[in-house]
Amino acid sequence: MVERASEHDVDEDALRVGEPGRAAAGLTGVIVSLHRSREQMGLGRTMRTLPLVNQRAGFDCPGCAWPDPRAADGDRRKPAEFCENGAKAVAEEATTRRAGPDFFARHPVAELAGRTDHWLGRQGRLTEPMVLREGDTHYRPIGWAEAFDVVAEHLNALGSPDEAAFYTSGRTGNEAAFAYQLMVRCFGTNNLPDCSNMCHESSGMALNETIGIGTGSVSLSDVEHADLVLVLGQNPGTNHPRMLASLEKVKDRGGRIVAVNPLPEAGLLRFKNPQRASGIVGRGTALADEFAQIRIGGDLALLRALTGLLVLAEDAAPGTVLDRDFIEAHTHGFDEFARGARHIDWAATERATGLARAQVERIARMLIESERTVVCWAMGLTQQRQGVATIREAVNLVLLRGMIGKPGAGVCPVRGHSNVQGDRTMGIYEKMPEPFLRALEREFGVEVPRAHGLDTVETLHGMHEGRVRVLFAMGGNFAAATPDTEATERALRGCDLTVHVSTKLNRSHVVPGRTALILPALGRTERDVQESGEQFVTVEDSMSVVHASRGRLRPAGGRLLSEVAIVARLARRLLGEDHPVRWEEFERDYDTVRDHIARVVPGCADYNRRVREPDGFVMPHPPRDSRTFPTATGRANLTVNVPEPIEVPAGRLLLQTLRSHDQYNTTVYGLSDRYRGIENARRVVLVNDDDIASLGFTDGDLVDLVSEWKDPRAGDEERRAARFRIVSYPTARGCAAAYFPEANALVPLGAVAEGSNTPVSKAVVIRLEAAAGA
Ligand SMILES: Nc1nc2c(c(=O)[nH]1)N[C@H]1C(S)=C(S)[C@@H](COP(=O)(O)OP(=O)(O)OC[C@H]3O[C@@H](n4cnc5c(=O)[nH]c(N)nc54)[C@H](O)[C@@H]3O)O[C@H]1N2
Ligand SMILES: Nc1nc2c(c(=O)[nH]1)N[C@H]1C(S)=C(S)[C@@H](COP(=O)(O)OP(=O)(O)OC[C@H]3O[C@@H](n4cnc5c(=O)[nH]c(N)nc54)[C@H](O)[C@@H]3O)O[C@H]1N2
Ligand code: SF4
Ligand SMILES: [Mo]
Repeated sequence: MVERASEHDVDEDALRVGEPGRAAAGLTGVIVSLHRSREQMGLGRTMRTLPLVNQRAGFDCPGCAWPDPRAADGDRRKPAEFCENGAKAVAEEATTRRAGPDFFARHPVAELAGRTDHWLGRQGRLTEPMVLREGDTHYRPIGWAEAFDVVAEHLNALGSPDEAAFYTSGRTGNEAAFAYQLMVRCFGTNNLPDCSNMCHESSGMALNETIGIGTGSVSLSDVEHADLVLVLGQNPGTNHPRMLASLEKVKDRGGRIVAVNPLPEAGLLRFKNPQRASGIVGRGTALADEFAQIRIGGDLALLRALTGLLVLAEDAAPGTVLDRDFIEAHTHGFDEFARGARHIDWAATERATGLARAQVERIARMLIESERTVVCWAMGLTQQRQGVATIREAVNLVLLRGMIGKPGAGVCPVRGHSNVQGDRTMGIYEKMPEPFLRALEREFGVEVPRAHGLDTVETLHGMHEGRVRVLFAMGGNFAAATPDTEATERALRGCDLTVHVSTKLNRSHVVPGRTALILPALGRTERDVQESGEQFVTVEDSMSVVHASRGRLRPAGGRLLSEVAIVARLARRLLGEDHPVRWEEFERDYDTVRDHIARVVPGCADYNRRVREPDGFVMPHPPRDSRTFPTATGRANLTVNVPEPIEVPAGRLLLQTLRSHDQYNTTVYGLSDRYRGIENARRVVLVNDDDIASLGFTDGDLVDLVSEWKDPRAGDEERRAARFRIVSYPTARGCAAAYFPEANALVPLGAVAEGSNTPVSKAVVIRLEAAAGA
């Protein structure tokens, strides 16, 4: 299995750059999903597994958080209710490959640390708890009880519970998440950073401030019945592929789509639905009616111009554009908002967006003509310095025309991980509100801390400053997902203990603390049998639908524990057998956990019964359900948001870090990015042809990417990611793109979104330098 030392480098003989795709999915997608599944788990297991994905008797797709069709909306589920990337996510977990004790005996940690993420992920499922003891070269097997002893001893030896941080990634089901946050709070800290901090935190902040609840307001049916859908900063063809089927329905019904993106993503342009003959042999369905190729970070300026144009159009023809009744009855701050909105600085708007005024005016016209508008967005908006302000402005757009709390309209932050929204509902949040904490105390007769905990970025600062000494991670890949890779790896190596509850090997395991543990967990696809019998878990999708997920496959190994069992056993060891919470009951029967959820978590009354309904149930959402807005003003807040230009010095580019078509976050499935026409390479940087020329380079040159950052405290800083191939690509002028996580080394820890503290992964000022020896 030993690969060449240069496995990080682009293999020039293999690198293929073709034309960027003009359509997503189609037959190739079907073939790829079957091929990958067979390769990972063989034909028999593939045929048994895929028909269970997203079916009522099966398991929730471990891919993204896009919802499933519901009977309540008159929709039936098809026999194949998954997409190419869902199939890959399933195959990744259901693989028959194993990374057991013999694997760790063969590979010293120092060697593993030199491997790529792609290589690490291909070694198969983890099967046994492993420990890396201080000073040792290899991970060695350890019993579960002894592993919990190691964790508890370290935690109990800390000067304060706040010296530990408990990370969560959004795969964890609701039962485990609820038990986990309870354990952490009983231990005595609110240090519950999660992947949301790096993902949709800006959405949660902006929505809470403006409409009083941090989640989206639409159902799947709303999206499909909209007459206008805006898709901002999102690449659904790759990251939420079944969203294309919904966008296709919009088009079938005569609706329109506006896509705003620096890249002409194939999935925004055309969809070849593999479930329709026309998608297999025909040309498929054209999607975006208007493609606005925006400059990175220009969305606030665009949205600000659009809200301005709406107000001006209303001034010109009163009573025809804005929803006056809605504004009057339900919003706060209109007069102040409108005063500012009327002034549009077109020169600044064109500079920030790179868009022609005529196109912005065309989009405004489409908004005015629409009776049902849905605004969707993802990381292109949230991972920006002004991400929160940008999303607030998107909310203004929606409020001005009363596009919330009615069918076919609303706000739709498209979530990432399959249960990231559920984990938040269950209390995985460093700043959980007081009523939730009080309810926990009442329910369990315990005391929990009130001081806000650390988010992901603050956890890293804490590690750097020696204030955080233990990292416990429920899933995820903290080392690779966070910014500033080099500094982050130093921070992790400086910890006394790092613990990862994981399904697969990843970078975080090989940049260990002085002592490190890997605790292997059952995945979503696997049968989970406890003392009371077979268990199921519950999850919440991006549209607040909570439902059951039943693993059906034989577990990857006899020694795996479920996440619920891991938490329950650790809690007993950590908090003592006389603790008021009956942890052993949690493990014995997940209904017990759900009974507590029903009494503690708002909107979850009668949880055990309602999650057993065939399609589960929908969480309450006051703006959607009754146009009530639980904000400080008791109304939806129109806000004033002022775009601030991103300073890009001459000769520099604005770099975004994004996902290829063949990865799930830090898990790299393969080296191809089919829709963008790139094969067999990940260390590539996509740059506009004109920029390549003006910077004095040629397509195919080997360069270092150097990130330039002025830290308010530390002064000028530079970060370098070496040896990337320039690929000429039709991105917006002045912009560049490279893949996450290879490019995370360039994202400064200090560059965060105002208000949400989300790393600015989508706007890094870089220069290109010819690579040494190139
Ligand atoms: N197959 C697969 N599915 C996934 C994931 C995965 O890795 N693989 N990850 C999951 C997770 S956790 C998440 S959060 C989601 C992420 O889903 P996305 O947000 O779609 O993911 P990214 O690849 O980060 O793509 C961001 C998009 O925003 C655009 N963009 C970048 N900067 C700007 C900007 O300034 N303005 C605008 N308007 N657009 C911009 C990029 O060109 C790109 O199209 O996907 C989820 N689903
Ligand atoms: N530069 C840059 N950085 C980014 C982003 C970006 O766009 N650009 N995106 C950010 C975003 S949106 C996110 S959400 C984060 C993602 O960050 P994370 O959630 O931390 O990372 P993942 O890669 O999803 O974690 C993958 C690991 O999770 C484990 N795993 C998988 N399934 C399970 C399970 O069922 N149980 C358990 N216990 N473990 C499991 C496996 O061991 C696998 O290796 O990254 C962020 N980082
Ligand atoms: S759209 Fe997302 S949830 Fe649905 S099958 Fe594809 S990856 Fe899975
Ligand atoms: Mo995410």
